[in-house]
Amino acid sequence: MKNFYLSSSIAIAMMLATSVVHAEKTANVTVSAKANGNFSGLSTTAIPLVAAIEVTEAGIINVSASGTWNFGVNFPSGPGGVTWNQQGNGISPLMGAAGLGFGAPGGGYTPIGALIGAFIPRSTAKQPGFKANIAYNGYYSSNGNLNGELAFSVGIPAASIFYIGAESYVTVNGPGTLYLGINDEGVDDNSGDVQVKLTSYP
Ligand SMILES: [Ca+2]
Repeated sequence: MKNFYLSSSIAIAMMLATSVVHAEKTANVTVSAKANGNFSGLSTTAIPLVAAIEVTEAGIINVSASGTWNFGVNFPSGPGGVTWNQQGNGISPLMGAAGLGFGAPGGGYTPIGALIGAFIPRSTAKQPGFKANIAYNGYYSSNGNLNGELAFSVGIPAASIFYIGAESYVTVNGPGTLYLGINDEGVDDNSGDVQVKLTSYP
């Protein structure tokens, strides 16, 4: 037991020493229900994913979200999203990440209205022309049409999107930016926003 406590003391001392050199970082952002990063060719009012926090090294980012937004008229949800088994008119960001195409079996869109994220390495996020929209190599249109502007931009790969919900701890392996948005394939009928607090721990 003595060794155990000694080891614990050393571990804590090392953690304290590390925290002196590598500071925590916090950020508060508002994420609009229109921010689906154009992961659907069907929304004319879609906006890019929101740059929530930039980190300079590997670590963990705690994401804590609250509030209510609407993923359609009279369809409210919290950042955790809701179960949705109806077939929509496009491909939601989480569908694209899962490799699901248009007409996927019921439930493919769920959880609809959820807070989603993508961690983009600094080497990509800092490239000239980068936009926090879906990159060319992903699904974003039910009919296969490509938006010319998006098709030639440096963007967010479909496979990099993941579920965040109301609370998540995101492990990152290097410098980059965490982007946030909503899991919805059509945002023209969306409204409101959610509030998100982020804390990065190196
Ligand atoms: Ca919608």
